[in-house]
Amino acid sequence: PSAIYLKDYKVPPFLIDKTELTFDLDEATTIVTSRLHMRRNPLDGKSNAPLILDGGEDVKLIGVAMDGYALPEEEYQLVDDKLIITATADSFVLTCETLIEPQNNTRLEGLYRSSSMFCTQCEAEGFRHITYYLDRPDVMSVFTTTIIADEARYPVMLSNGNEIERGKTEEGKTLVVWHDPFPKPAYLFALVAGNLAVKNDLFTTQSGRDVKLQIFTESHNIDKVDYAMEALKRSMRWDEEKYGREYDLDIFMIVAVDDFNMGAMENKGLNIFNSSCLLASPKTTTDDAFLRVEAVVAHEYFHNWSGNRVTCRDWFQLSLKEGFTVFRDQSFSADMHSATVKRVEDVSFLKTAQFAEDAGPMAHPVRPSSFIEISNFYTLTVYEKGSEIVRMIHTLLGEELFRKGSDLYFERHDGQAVTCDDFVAAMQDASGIDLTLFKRWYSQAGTPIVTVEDQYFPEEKRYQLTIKQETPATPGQPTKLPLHIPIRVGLLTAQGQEIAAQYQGEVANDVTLLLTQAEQTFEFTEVPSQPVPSLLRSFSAPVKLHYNYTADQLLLLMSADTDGFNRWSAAQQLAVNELTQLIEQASAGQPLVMDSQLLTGLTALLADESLDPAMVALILALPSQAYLSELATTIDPLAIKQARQFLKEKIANALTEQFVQTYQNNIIRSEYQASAQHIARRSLKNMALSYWSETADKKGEAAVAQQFASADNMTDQFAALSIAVHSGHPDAATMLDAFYQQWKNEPLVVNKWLMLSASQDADDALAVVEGLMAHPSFDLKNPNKVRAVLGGFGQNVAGFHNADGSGYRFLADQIIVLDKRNPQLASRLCTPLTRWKKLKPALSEKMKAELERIMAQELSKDVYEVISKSLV
Ligand code: DPP
Ligand code: ZN
Repeated sequence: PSAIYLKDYKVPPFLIDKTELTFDLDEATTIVTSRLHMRRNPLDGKSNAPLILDGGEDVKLIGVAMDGYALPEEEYQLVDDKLIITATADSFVLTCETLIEPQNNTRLEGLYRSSSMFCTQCEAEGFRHITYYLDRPDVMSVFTTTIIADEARYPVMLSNGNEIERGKTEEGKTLVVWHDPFPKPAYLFALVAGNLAVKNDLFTTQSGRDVKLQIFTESHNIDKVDYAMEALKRSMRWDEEKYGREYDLDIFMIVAVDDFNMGAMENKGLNIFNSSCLLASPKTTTDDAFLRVEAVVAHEYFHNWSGNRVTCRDWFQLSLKEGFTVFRDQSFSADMHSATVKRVEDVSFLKTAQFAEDAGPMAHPVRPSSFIEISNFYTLTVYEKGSEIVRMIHTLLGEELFRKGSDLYFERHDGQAVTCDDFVAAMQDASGIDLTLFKRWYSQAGTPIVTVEDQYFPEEKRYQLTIKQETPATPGQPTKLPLHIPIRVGLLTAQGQEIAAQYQGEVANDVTLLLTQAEQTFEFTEVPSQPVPSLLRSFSAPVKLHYNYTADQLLLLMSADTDGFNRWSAAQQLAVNELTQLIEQASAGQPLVMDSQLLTGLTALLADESLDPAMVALILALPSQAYLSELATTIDPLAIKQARQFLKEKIANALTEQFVQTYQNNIIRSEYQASAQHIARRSLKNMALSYWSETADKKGEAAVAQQFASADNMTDQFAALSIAVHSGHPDAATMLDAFYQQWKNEPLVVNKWLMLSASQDADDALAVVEGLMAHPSFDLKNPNKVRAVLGGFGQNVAGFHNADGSGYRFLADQIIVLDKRNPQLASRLCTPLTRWKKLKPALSEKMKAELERIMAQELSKDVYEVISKSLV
């Protein structure tokens, strides 16, 4: 397999003004007829370029005709899944008949079967598995889709846009015609057919138009869509208010399917969701999952403008729509709940997973310059770091100018397929703020390291911050240039008062310093005493910040900073400092000792009743195994686990009383609500319970068992179960069993059970996981289940990182098997193996050997790209 490059981009030689599709649906063999109204692209300027259409190895060509003339075999060629026609007119209608086999489609790209229904997934390059086409986002076409099926089995037949016709064929099948007036690339095409239940609703737009809203599921799930429907209406209203974006069609549909590679897909007017991102009910869904449903519903809805009305010119520009849309959904969730809590969660995720990606063999810029398989670039870098870039633009411009910029972007590019540069240009033109240097964020990979040193001059009351930036080399980018980094800063007195200093002649208790060079000094005046700097407030840039804080300074920030995010950040830093020492001790085989100052901070924290319980819970959560692994130079997984456990027990034993109190104070006696306030209290209560269960106090154990048995909602029940499993509760095995028995008819809950079971500490962890894969509830066809078991096993520190390499071998075996069925899924599962270079030598060798074993197989492009790059 070979790479393709951004620098080779050329406009398409042909355009498709209209696309007319007919699907004669059948499980075994579906016949697709396409009529493409094509013409040469005037921008291409050539008059003799051949027509080259993309196809797939699973698409069988039955016949092709041009302007009604059936082409004989010598007038076209099929080469490497492409259909090539050398001689064409300047404009013509191309008719193509293809045969596909939905029920044999295990890749879950193109048209496939999930449970009893037909559905599609076309992003990024799935449409070519349906029919021959110019399958690239800069070819936008008006689609009309005819679906023919047996109405008894497929009463619901959906595609993009509006239903314009319904009738019978001569054979008595039902025929439904859909028309989407908005030109779109093929990746936004969708089709669904099934025996589905529907929930109807209505939304009146700001201009007074009524939009019909419909959510479709299999009938046994239709009682779990109310939350998604409300979230959809909140999203529609928010986009009108915040961005002035109104919905454009008369109908908006969402369908839930069980077998789906991604979370969800923003097809025009017909979003298709992984059921795990749509269905929600208190009894079966945790608070986290409720929030995720809301965020994904919003994300896909927001794509209607940031993605569909304005789309990407080519797939290198993926972050144009994804980074911006993640920023939009994060802002929405922040507005719906607590902005600080949301920020902490997002940043914590970024620093754990995206920073690790940036430090590994798959590191790439937010706008990659090359790829082998685009599916591999639906990454945390493109999504999460992409969102941070948009957030920095928002910080640099401010709310008002940012809105002017987004208005200009939508107005200028409505109906077009554009680039990240076009987005930045709109922001720059609307604001008058020069973003030339800032654009480097899109092309330069890696996480910048920002090092801060300070100096205070008491006589002159001057305070200086000297800030350096440096970005480590990444694959293919050995040298790095300085970036434009906004660093929000506040200054505190030693007593924790905010200092109103002067910066560049203005009062500044919260300023944004603009770092544009490798090293710069910033000066504050009228600073009455040596300050404690609060740096990178709200995480104003996606960088690693180094400043030599003392433990006392961190304790001060943790208790007194006016920036809620930095209070959390200070607590994390303090915990990281202590854990780093403990990890070293554990790694050297020494007894663990720690005189914890974090404990002092947590004592104060638990006593402060003015705080948001959700923030207290976040601060109490120790840095995760994954985050500590990202920070480590050499990863010793068991030492990290041991250190975390040690610190957790130490805190638990020192503060038992407080945890018991906190637990009891946060029990909610009224009915379950997925509201910010209730979610916050449950999170703190369950965090307290997890500490309580680590103490010698037997009552903690009893409280866990009691909560498990009596909880009236999944958040509390599953929290109790997880605590039991991970704290070695004597009844853990019985509880796991009971949980399965209780929920075995709810697949999404069973997935949680699979994941937790796979992650449990056990001497025979591998046998447990093998048992789960042979369990009746398991299904290799279903990506959610595969991810539950293998993802859960990845978190099983002792099992996965077994010194004999058996954990790595097992994962490699699964990847090899899955690659034949579903390359996208297989490729995702490779991620833990890409970290091999950072592991301690004994483990590193074992992991590398498995990568080499995978590499020796015949591989999909997807897995080939990840494994070959990892072995470089
Ligand atoms: N469905 C994926 C998303 O919305 C890809 N567009 O991010
Ligand atoms: Zn998206």
